[in-house]
Amino acid sequence: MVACTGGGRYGGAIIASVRLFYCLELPDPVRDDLARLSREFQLRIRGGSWVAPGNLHVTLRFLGEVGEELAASLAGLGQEAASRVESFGLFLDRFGAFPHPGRARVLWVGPSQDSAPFAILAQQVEEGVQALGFPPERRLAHPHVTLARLRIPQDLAAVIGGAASPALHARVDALTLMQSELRPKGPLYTPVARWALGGGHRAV
Ligand code: 2AM
Repeated sequence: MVACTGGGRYGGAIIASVRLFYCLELPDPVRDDLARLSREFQLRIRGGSWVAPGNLHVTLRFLGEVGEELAASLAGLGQEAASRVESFGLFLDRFGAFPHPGRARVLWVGPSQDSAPFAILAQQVEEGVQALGFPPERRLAHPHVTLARLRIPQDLAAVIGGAASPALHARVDALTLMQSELRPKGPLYTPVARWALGGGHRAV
């Protein structure tokens, strides 16, 4: 299932490994709108590393470098988690920053309201990956789309506070296991597997 791009040491043997994360992909029109909003921020914020429009997504769980021996388990886990939640909508209606706007390292857009389906999906995936031996994710999964990463933290409170609130409806109908290859010009993301929410497989 997983295309191999690298090698790593595991128990003395060389095992191929890939960098993976579970995410929610966004419909093209939503990505187009987000790219437009991102371009507006790019006029006001210097020194950001801006996410390419085609790479905009909602991370559910970052896995890091994973040996290919886990591929089948991660696929089973994805299918099981996706079957537990029906298709849902995310209303992306606020900009924000991690860790906070006054000292921003990440600029994002996300929902202001909690999303129960997102939380259930994230919980299912978290329990599943921990059962496979991944260390617990300390950060609470908070649905967001990263627009930019700032190597040097900046005070973005005024920029974020001055921006008109977004109002984008994103329909989420699948869970994706994504491969990330780090390239000099930015990561190359390739879907490894996609599972329809509510059950069933989707072609990659
Ligand atoms: P983000 O959406 O919060 O930016 C793919 O690299 C995704 O995994 C990124 O979009 C990022 O989430 C998340 N990610 C990357 N490196 C990470 C790390 N070291 N720890 C946790 N999440 C990471």
